Amino acid sequence: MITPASTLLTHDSPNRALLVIDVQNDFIPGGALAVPGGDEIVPLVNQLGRQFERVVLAQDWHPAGHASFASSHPGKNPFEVIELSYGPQTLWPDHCIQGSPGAQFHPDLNIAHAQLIVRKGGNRQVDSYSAFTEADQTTPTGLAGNLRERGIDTLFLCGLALDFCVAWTALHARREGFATYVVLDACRAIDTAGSCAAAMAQMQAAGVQFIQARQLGGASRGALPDVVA
Ligand code: VGL
Ligand code: ZN
Repeated sequence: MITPASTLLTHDSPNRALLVIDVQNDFIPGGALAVPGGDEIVPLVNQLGRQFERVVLAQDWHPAGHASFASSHPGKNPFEVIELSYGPQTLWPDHCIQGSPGAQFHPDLNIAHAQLIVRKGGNRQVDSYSAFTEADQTTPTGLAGNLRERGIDTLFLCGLALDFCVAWTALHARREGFATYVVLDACRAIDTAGSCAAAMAQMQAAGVQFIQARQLGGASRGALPDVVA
């Protein structure tokens, strides 16, 4: 459901956090797994960062030879879907290899006050679109515990890609009991084989709310200097 524009979500509060998903060089045009328009969201993501005291960054962080890479499966090509032990897996170009330039955050991402970086996809055999739980649907990253210990029950998501890592993080956030908003204009999608429409439908069915950045009215960190170049 699209939350009406009249429903301004006013100020940040201690029970709210912003989750910034995978704003990394490999997902930016020119990167190994470029998301169309991925670079366009960076200024808006930075603005959202200034509106939240509590911010978590997710970082896709794969070892070489990862099971989600087409190159790990002889004869397979990127964007084909294969069956792995935990279910269907879309195959990708090699991307976000631990320590590589492509795995670094976009150089213009500027949210220095983020408290936590969640690295995911580090298990060579199991992918993890979600910042909460790996694709085996059981192995946790520890993010839910971190948020709960801090008294956070409401999440605002932005980043890349809307139809994969943002969507899976939002679905698992709902499963973990968090109120979950996706800030649509601060996301971009890959959109392979109808993935965007499918992800939107799944999120909607799970009770994820869709908003635009302007609906987040108050800027609690407004006193901070605006450091956008
Ligand atoms: C992502 C595909 C593979 C994402 C990560 O960040 O959405 N997509 N790995
Ligand atoms: Zn990945």
